Amino acid sequence: MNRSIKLGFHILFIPLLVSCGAGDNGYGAATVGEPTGIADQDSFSISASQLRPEARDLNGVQVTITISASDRNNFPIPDGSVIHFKTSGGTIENACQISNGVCTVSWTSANPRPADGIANILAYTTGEESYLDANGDDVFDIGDTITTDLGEAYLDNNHNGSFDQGIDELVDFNGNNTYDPANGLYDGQSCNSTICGGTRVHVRSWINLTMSGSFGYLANLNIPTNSNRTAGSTDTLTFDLTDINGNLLPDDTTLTITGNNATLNGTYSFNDASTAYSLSVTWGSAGPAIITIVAETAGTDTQNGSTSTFNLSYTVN
Ligand SMILES: [Ca+2]
Ligand SMILES: [Ca+2]
Ligand SMILES: [Ca+2]
Ligand SMILES: [Ca+2]
Repeated sequence: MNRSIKLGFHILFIPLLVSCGAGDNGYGAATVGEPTGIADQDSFSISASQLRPEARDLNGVQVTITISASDRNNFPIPDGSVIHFKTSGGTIENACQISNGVCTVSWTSANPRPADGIANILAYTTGEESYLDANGDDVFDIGDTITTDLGEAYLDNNHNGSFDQGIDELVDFNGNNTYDPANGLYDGQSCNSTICGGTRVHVRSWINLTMSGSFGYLANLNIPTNSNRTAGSTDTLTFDLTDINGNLLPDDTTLTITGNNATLNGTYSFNDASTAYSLSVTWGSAGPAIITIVAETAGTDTQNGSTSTFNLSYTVN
């Protein structure tokens, strides 16, 4: 009975090695390309269901945060692996457990609200750095290249991409109460030489949510100073439409622009990539002309959004 099981194993296994191009070191290469069970940095990513929730003026607005985590061969890490979370604004579930390579938590708008309106969300778990396995032996050795050499993870409260003592919040992997920067060595479990650091690091990913305000603000309104607004002449108006922090209004804002005694050339809708707008206007007959800009946010199922109206008055000569 045992013999027949063994035979079946070999029949199945040998073609797998050949298809992987494992070379002539058949036995030693048996683990090449198999799941390692831990996440590596370049397979760890975060996403959000919404990047600019209407979260500055409303509590209880929810955003789903999703983590995808795979090992260095890009196989999902095991079900039940725990991912941890931190946020600098609002509130977030502290952890989730991987299922089929992903897991999700809910972020909810609430205090604290960072002064710049940007909440940094950090996700992390124990894993390993990534490397380019030049010789394909599934081991980091001389000639291989580290592709993600990591310092300790931190919540980047000032969004500058580097750790700032006294500003950012450290996730102290080695427990020495100090931020440890990247060590220039490969840190991972597949290293068996003296050119490596440790066997584990925190793999991590972060995303910024703009906690957008419900009320619009016009800034940098400009019309050419030499404009001679005569009937039938055309001008270009530029302005910024922002929330109170100078950030974009919420993703689901609706923008309506109309002219009274002024015709808009082109159609204009809410721009969720930039606060800057440029309007082409053809003036009507001599007399007052008004351009009306209305920004309407959607709110939530239980909390109304807000309507911000701006009337821009001009005289046509
Ligand atoms: Ca190698
Ligand atoms: Ca920082
Ligand atoms: Ca440390
Ligand atoms: Ca390292």
